[in-house]
Amino acid sequence: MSRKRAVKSKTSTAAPTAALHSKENGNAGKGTAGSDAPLNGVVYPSRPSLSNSSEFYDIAFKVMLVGDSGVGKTCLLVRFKDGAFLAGSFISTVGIDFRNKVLNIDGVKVKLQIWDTAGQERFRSVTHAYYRDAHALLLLYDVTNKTSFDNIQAWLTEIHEYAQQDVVLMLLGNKADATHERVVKREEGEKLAKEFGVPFMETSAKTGLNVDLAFLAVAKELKHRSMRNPNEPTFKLHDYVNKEMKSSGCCKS
Ligand SMILES: Nc1nc2c(ncn2[C@@H]2O[C@H](COP(=O)(O)OP(=O)(O)OP(=O)(O)O)[C@@H](O)[C@H]2O)c(=O)[nH]1
Ligand SMILES: [Mg+2]
Repeated sequence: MSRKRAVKSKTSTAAPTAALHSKENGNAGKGTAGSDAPLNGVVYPSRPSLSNSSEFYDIAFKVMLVGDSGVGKTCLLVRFKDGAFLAGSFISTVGIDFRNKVLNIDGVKVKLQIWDTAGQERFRSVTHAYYRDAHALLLLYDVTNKTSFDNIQAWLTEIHEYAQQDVVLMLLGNKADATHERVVKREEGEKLAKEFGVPFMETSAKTGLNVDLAFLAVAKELKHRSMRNPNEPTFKLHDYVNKEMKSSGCCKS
């Protein structure tokens, strides 16, 4: 398998459909977001990136963060990418933004291109255009905001309408650190996730709780799906998440 170069941490705001292509593939103005993704859901970039980054990867996937405004999507991405927490005043995302991170999964370099969407209603039509090419979705609610939890069902309806049928989906209850402000119990999140058959964990962009685990679990699932090796046992995302939660002694689902 040939090694490809990854674009390193490019950020762009305001729904950069064409910009995304021009940065990622040197292919501006293609029309829809990520329309170069083959049907099997794996992106094998056809040429070296325009970036002068030296990060190489074998396979790439698109992961999308969705959920109400203010649940912590941008903070979760910044925590994962940079290991930092964006404290202070809340700056709502405009349109859509993305960052890349390459993970080493069992010796395979997996690039995640992570799309951070705007949770505000007025940007919903922009977000819809990106669902189709997402290989995985992290759906967030805020454990201190009951409305964001109640809206999960509506988000799931939207996901079923716009995303690929076999998209990898995970539910995350963010801001688990905010003990005093919590209004949604972990058990409620677990129950909802069970109802819809999706893996679940609580996270905190502030402390970093389960942030790496959430992205790693998704990357593992995508890698296993795309490189099925008959000699390897089947990877089960649910089981992996539950096992990891148990072994960390935290937040069993
Ligand atoms: N305590 C705590 N606060 C958080 C956490 N994650 C995010 N926040 C705070 O929540 C607010 C919103 O975070 P963002 O990441 O900007 O929210 P968002 O989901 O990207 O919002 P939109 O871009 O409008 O969709 C900010 O003030 C963050 O500091 C967390 O894990 N714990
Ligand atoms: Mg944001």
